[in-house]
Amino acid sequence: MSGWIHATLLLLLVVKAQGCPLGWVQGPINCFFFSQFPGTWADANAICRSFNAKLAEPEEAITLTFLIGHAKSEHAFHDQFYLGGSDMFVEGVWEWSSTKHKINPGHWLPGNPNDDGHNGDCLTLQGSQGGLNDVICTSDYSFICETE
Ligand SMILES: [Ca+2]
Ligand SMILES: [Ca+2]
Repeated sequence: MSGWIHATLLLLLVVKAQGCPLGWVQGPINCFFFSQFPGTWADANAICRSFNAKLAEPEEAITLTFLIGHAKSEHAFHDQFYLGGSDMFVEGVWEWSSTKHKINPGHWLPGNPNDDGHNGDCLTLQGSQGGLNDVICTSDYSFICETE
């Protein structure tokens, strides 16, 4: 491979590593996509996967704080966004979907998780109140995808 082709490929790799896809926003670690359109939790999962991404999993407080801030400043017209967490396997045991790490109990909004009438098994970020909420998975909400 000639030197300049090698250098060009290297440059493309660096750009991809440091930048986010068009329409995505750079978070503390990964890139995020805030949907303008709603769907069920399953819809949201499928759409994020179609982007070679996943439903956002803000395990770290720094990432959660970033998403809350961005939701408030740029997406205030949407109150809640699906995230990649649920208690659909064991009621009351809340896990991030890809890592299976437990969700930090300190990140819930007051009074949550409340299981929303025995069916609240999917996680949302409530931007206006700045915390996590449990909702019924078949309800339509906007969602946030995260690059992996
Ligand atoms: Ca539940
Ligand atoms: Ca709830």
